[in-house]
Amino acid sequence: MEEEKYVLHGAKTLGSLQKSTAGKQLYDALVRHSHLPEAMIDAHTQEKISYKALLETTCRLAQSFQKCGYKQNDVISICSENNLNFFCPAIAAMYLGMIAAPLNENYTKGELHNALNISKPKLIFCSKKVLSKMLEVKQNFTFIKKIIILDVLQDIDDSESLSNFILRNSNESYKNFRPLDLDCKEQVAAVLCSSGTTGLPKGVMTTHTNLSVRFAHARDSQIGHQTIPGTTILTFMPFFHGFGFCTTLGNFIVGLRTIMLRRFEPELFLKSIQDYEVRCILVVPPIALFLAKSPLVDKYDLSSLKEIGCGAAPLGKEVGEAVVKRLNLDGLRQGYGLTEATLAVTLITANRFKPGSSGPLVPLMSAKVIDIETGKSLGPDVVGELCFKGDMVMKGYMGNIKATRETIDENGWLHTGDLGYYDKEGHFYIVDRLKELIKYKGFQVPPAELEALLLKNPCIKDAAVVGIPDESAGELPAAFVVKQPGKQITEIEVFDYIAGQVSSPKHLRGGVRFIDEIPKSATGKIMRKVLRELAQKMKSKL
Ligand code: M24
Repeated sequence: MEEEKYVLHGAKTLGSLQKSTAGKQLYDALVRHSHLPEAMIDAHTQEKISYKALLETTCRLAQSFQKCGYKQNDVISICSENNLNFFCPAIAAMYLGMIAAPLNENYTKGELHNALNISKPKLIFCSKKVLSKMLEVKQNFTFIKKIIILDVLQDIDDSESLSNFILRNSNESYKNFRPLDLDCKEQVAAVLCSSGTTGLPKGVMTTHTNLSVRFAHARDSQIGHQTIPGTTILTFMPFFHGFGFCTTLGNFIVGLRTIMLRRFEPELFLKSIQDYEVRCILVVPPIALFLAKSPLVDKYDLSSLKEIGCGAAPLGKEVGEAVVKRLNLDGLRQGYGLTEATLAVTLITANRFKPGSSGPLVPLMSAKVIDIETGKSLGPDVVGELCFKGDMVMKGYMGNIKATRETIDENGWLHTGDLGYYDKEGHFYIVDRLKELIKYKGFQVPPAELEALLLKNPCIKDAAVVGIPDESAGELPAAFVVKQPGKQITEIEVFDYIAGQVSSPKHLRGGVRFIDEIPKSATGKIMRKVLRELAQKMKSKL
């Protein structure tokens, strides 16, 4: 009974949860939006793909899969930088109950080898840039039948171009094609990479039902970014990552016009917002920091921008507030999500801004915060591990029952490994990642707290805090600091600045080290392992 008292349930969704497959919903959306001129525009080349072209390509690709004998549950992989054709194989696969496995195009051969070994795709769709790396890796795997290149018109040796593959295999009108009926709860739609709370990368199985919940959120005027067809949204989030993959599919559901960047390029990013009159952008915290601090921002007219969604890593309250002030917004929509839960499970809604918070629980999900020692659920304002349950929780890790059981308990709760709490209004705050927590003589030191303080200092452009091993204390908090160009600050000044604001265990006894850039992953997460190793090599002057 006690546990039930502290379980939160998301508000009712205004958008409808449809019972049909994600593939059928995408098909219906592409038909419905066929009159719109642009589904996606490549900001680098100004090339575009319309909703009608997306519909025709995905249907003909699905017909080609059938003609070649590919069947339900066969896996296709997509390994490419963001690209206008990226979603064609993914959507075509979803029409047929085949499984799309997007992969990071920057993976080394070794990483690709490991990832391909998890999902075992029969077909690989890649970009020209990735082709030679992929051809080498293919030699080790007999399950890969073919490599298809997304961004060329002509075949390259044995690898077919996307357009030739379709031309050679589909000779029926695309209008005759209809997506298949499937068991939405059981049918896996995509396999995305995540290491979860521990260990090596794993394959997260995302079902059609998981995606349907996201689609219901995308249609909801409070939860979705923009719900009016034709509205312009810009994204540079990598499509292989859950954030980029699922939000962009949601854009197609609604009929948005997506401006796509292959990677974050500051001037192109700002110019695209200005020139395409972008209304909404999705960013990660380092870009929010850029928007708050970079002088470049003043060079462009960003007045069309009305909404910023930010997530995938902690965003300092002050950074969020600075962005809102500088860009004259009503607020910033922070979300908190993880690959294992499809997309954002807490998200600031369109009209309930609360700086520093990652927002309330999304509709159709339940949440609880548990004591990390006892596992008991906790009431408001008490920090514990965040756990989620509902139709956004993955089916499991592909071929890894042990890791699945360690992450989803027997009652269906997904244990995130994140520390946080909710306030009396049900707004969530992410305090830190459990496994990254620094412990100084048994006291908890959350790195995110110290990083937020460091970022408030006008002499500091960026910062990260990690724990370094110490014989007597267990760990010592150490700071890596990037100085703001033209400003001066010393190690001792940084130490004193922090010591003046936090309790003794949180003082930077591990030292302060100046570096040129904080290493971050494509989705904006600080690469703490790299920094921990660097800390051992670099001497602190403290
Ligand atoms: P994955 N604050 C602190 N930590 C966060 C965080 C946050 N707001 N969000 C994520 N993390 C950390 O690589 C946690 O430790 C994602 O990051 C992911 C995947 C899909 C969607 O996955 C967490 O355990 C999103 C994130 C997402 N975040 O926001 C939004 N989507 C969003 C925002 C605005 O597995 C770990 O990262 C509007 C709409 C949105 F969908 C998970 O890392």
